[in-house]
Amino acid sequence: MKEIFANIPVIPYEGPNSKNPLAFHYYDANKVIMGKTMKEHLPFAMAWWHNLCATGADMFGRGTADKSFGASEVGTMSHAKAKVDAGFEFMQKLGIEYFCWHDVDLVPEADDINETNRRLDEITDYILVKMQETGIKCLWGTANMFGNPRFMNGAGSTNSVDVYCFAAAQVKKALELTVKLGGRGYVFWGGREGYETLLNTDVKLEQENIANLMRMAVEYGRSIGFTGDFYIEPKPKEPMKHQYDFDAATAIGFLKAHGLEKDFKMNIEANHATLAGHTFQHELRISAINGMLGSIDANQGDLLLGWDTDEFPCNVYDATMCMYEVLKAGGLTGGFNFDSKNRRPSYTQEDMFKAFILGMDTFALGLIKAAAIIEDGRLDQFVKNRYASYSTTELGKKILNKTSTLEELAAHAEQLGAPELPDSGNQEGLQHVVNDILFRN
Ligand code: XLS
Ligand code: CA
Ligand code: CA
Repeated sequence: MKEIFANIPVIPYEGPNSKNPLAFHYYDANKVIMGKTMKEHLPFAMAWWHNLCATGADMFGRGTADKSFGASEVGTMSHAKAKVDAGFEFMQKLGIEYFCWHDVDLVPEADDINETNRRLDEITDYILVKMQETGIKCLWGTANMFGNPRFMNGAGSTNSVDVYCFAAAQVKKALELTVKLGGRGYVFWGGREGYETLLNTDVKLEQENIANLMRMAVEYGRSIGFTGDFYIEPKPKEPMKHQYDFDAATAIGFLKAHGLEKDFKMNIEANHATLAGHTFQHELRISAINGMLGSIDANQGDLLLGWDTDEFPCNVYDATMCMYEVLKAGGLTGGFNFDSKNRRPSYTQEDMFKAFILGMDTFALGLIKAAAIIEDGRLDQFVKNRYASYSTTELGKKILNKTSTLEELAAHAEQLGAPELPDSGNQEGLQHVVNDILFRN
């Protein structure tokens, strides 16, 4: 088969002293850190939509990048196959083991869902052969229920029963394809599951219908052999003004309210965390302490902009704190999907590779530094000592065991008259420790 990225070699690991832009400087797939290889810690995935479909078009101008990959006409089944060829060559050259997709990333959507589904069967047969040849796997699949005008009022939250049924049909098919491709997860991102104004919105009905669609998806998925996790991917806004899955805490509360928490986990996206006014680390911690840290969409936003820029991650500090949370949680059941796109002026094939090298090296460095923070132990020891009064006093133990009464706590307070001030939080001291570990040679 003709090489599509003919000028790009297989990307080697050359180490931190390399100045080769087409080499990894930190991502050394087989290097062992805390008992596992980097490859095992970091199951990286390629997002079909950004890498193989997005051309850099925005609301002010058309695309700059050519993503035809040699097909004579874009938006055809032969273009869809060219994207498969390009995607697998791309992943092989970078050593990426997983990919993620929406149904309509894989094939051009037809006017009739029966024809779209036929096209999906055809392309996934073709993808399966490539998967068998290369060992590359599917991380997760999803249905795009936000792009087509029919979803203007949402999918699970739509006001129209016919549109709701169409969404159900898309979820059903996308689940079947996820099972066919052996996907580890299935994502619900509720892009249009929200509202523009409460003046025309029945919030209670919409939320119950979303939960019901999820319940049916779980029942059907389990009935056809899907054993992986379902994920909610929280995002507070864009495209809707208010989205119901605002952040991890909101999504987890929603799942618990509707009895869905056993089948679902979170897919946390860095850029969505910052749009919600949180750090990436906050969203990961909230998911982890609820046993729901499933997968990660690895990207970053621009904090000077209020929208979802989906940039390739380059911030090592954030990647370190992310990997600190992931290591503490014992790893992910999912992986690290680069839901990231090249900037519009970075339109060449070489730019596509450089972007992934940047992202993979950033997370590799984050992993190395997070492991160093944990091995150093000062942060963990500080946190342990900070709460020691709960584990070393009788009343503290009773509070932790939830056996205390208000009367006995009040009696203790009254005997003291007033408590001493708690010890210093030492924030600056701990930030100094983190900087020492990040920047020492
Ligand atoms: C958009 C979302 C989307 C999901 C999958 O903001 O990040 O790409 O990951 O539908
Ligand atoms: Ca995003
Ligand atoms: Ca995403």
